[in-house]
Amino acid sequence: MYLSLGSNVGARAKNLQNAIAALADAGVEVSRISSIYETEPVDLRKQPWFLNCVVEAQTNLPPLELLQALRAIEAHMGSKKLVPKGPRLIDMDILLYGNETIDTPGLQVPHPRMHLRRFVLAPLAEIAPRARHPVLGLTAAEMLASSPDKSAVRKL
Ligand code: GSY
Repeated sequence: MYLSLGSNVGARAKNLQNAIAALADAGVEVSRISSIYETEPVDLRKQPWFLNCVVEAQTNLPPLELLQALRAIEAHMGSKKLVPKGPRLIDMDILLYGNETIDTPGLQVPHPRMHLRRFVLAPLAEIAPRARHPVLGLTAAEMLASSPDKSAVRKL
């Protein structure tokens, strides 16, 4: 599975590292980590720039339990999402979970906006250019090449 991580509050790189370290204790085995990218905020533009990365990982947790584990790590790290789409110490999203598609009020996989976000696609294409979106049928590299998003994304 592939997870997206982002931080734009506090020690941003350390926050990403701490979250990745916490995944192992939650039963999520990380096998690849992308470079860290500094990225322009999308949606709510007036907020500090983010650091983002993507990890490839394996787990026995089913998707909803995985989501709960991610939210528990965020809460334990003190991340408070006070403003919707606003600044956050750490944010983790499930991008892809094998070839599964999940559409419930609490969880949608593939992530419904992943193909529209360069801050997700650039790190994903770096570590898994051939990872395929099970609904769109496009690889990560193809989604990055065809994404309409023009926001700034640069490798640190
Ligand atoms: O969806 C994750 C939080 N987030 C981000 C992000 O991680 N990176 C960038 N560049 N913009 C964002 N807007 C939101 S909300």
